[in-house]
Amino acid sequence: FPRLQPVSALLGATRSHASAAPATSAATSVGAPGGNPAQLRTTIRFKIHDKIGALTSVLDELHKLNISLTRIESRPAAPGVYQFYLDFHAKDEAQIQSVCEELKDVVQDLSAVSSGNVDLVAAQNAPWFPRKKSDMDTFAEKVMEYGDELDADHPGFTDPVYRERRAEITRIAKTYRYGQELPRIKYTDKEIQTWGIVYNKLTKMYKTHACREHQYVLPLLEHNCAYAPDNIPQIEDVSRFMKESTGWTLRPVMGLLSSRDFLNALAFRVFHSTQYIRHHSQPLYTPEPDVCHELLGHVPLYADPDFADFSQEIGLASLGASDDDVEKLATIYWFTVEFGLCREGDNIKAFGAGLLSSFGELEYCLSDKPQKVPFDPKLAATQKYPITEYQPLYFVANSFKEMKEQVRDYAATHIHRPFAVRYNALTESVEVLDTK
Ligand code: HBI
Ligand code: NLE
Ligand code: FE
Repeated sequence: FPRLQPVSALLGATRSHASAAPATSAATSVGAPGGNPAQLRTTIRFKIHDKIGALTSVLDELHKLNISLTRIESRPAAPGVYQFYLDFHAKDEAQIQSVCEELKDVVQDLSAVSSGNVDLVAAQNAPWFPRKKSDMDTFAEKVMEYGDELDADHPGFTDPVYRERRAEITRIAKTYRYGQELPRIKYTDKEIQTWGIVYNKLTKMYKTHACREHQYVLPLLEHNCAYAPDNIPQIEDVSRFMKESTGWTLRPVMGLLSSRDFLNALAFRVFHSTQYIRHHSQPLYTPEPDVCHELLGHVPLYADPDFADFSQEIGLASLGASDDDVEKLATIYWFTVEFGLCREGDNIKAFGAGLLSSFGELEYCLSDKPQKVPFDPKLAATQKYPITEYQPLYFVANSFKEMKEQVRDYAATHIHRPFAVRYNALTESVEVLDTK
């Protein structure tokens, strides 16, 4: 099955062949062997600058060409600029050429992509990535460190009761499969006591240290998901709340996933959440994720629409990316989602989950001890950082909206893949598009 040409090639072909070859003869040269050459699934992408009637002129051209659209999608690309995706079944390649010819003066950055049938990724040897939500079931057993096997320097290492409890909770996560209700854990009094210490300390500090988005959502979680000093919320309830606010959901996980698996899940608006709690001897800082970190640090931000988009953007960029690019995206994730600071007027506040779940580091990060520099994805991507102590350097973002655009630009210019991806929220699956 021939891959669709980029628009420039199509236009070139139009210029050299259009007069010689009547449109109908082009149809004989396309289509899978034995397939129906009259059904070329086509997507055209373009940008338009905000102007009343701009889309109408595009649609008028398509109407004149007798084209029936099967889908139309848009999203803001930059202030005043919108990215569009239009799907239709082209009669033949010549019809796609005519569309591009007619639209090239009406829109910007026009390209025609994909024709549906080709497994571009397999063809181009990209690393495997999930295409649909249930594909993430394969991550369940691939946990890297910690998990139920604690490292020797972990405070719970010499506590057999803690170790057995961790093993029990991670076993439950291991058998979870897509579509099931998220497992409910009956937490012990000791666990709830640890949660209570963390909860009370942190909620006091949020008023002065947390970004406004976090402060806005926490009371909603108290109201809707039973966040309270004497109750550890259940991820099933929290996940439902997230789904209703931004379409994000949680999945239980045994411990740390590889950066690739963890980031790939973000493309589907899925966040992997641990369910065990830190050891009671050190409630105020732990280097690994635990239920305090997930529920108090991460969850509130995923109810914010701009943050939700930003985080998915990192996920989409990671699908099928090279190991080197995944490493860079993981580092950007580290300096934003985990340890990001943001500007609020004349103040700086914390939005990184690693800060919002650690009483110790939350205090430290806004003091004058660490270094703070403006967020720049290109710099953040290669910045070195420690993982078991407070960060010596933080990046400060201007807003989630701007951060999202910065990362989208970064991905477009620095992540090299011979294909593009698009998330289809209706089917909860990723579509692979040919771009180059
Ligand atoms: N796995 N379960 C889990 N939780 C995380 O927060 C996490 C992870 N794996 C990698 C990771 N975070 C980050 O350090 C980045 O590499 C993405
Ligand atoms: N240091 C954080 C805390 O104590 O909650 C956890 C960070 C996980 C990356
Ligand atoms: Fe985290």
